[in-house]
Amino acid sequence: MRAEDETRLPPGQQPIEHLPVLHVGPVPPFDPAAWDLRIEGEVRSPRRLSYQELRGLPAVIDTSDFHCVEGWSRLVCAWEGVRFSEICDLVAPTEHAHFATVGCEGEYTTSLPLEDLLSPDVLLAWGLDGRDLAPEHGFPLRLVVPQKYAYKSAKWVRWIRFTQEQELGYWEARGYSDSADPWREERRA
Ligand SMILES: Nc1nc2c(c(=O)[nH]1)N[C@H]1C(S)=C(S)[C@@H](COP(=O)(O)O)O[C@H]1N2
Ligand SMILES: [Mo]
Repeated sequence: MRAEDETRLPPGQQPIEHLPVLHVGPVPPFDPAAWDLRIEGEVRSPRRLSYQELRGLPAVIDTSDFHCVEGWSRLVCAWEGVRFSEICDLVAPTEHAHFATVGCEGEYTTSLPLEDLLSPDVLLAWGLDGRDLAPEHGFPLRLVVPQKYAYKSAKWVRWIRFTQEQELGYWEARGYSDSADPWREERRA
């Protein structure tokens, strides 16, 4: 392991070169004409974005590390997409909005405090390392939350619901930590 990699690795993590493919259920098909992203809940201006509208939002590239709770880390991922904060600005959350639940094709969900989601390294991403995401890595849209274990980085996102209380996500309801901080090894609840 390179010395500079060691300092970026949270406790109990091993670096791997290629991003593994890890998810429950099938890789969903993608039809750009039918696809939409719904943003709803505790917001003043709920929005439904078409795929074209999504890709018209201001894009950024942010490089970060990706830590799976099972013990692997893929360092230096150059994600491309729109910042979560940009989406937040579009819908104007009410004063009751403190969390957001992110919902995927199929039954996968996860949720996070808005405070964490507003971090500038949190993206709704469509690209990785200079190309479009592969379907198995979440194309056309995945959440990326580098400061949390990767089960918070939901693939195939279709809706975002702003909420007053935190809702339990798929793995969080199955015993995984809701705070999921890799630096504190918050793996199980
Ligand atoms: N929709 C969905 N997103 C998901 C998952 C899943 O099962 N379904 N698994 C999570 C877990 S546990 C990990 S480690 C990462 C893996 O991302 P990758 O397959 O792109 O490496 O996706 C996360 N996002
Ligand atoms: Mo994971």
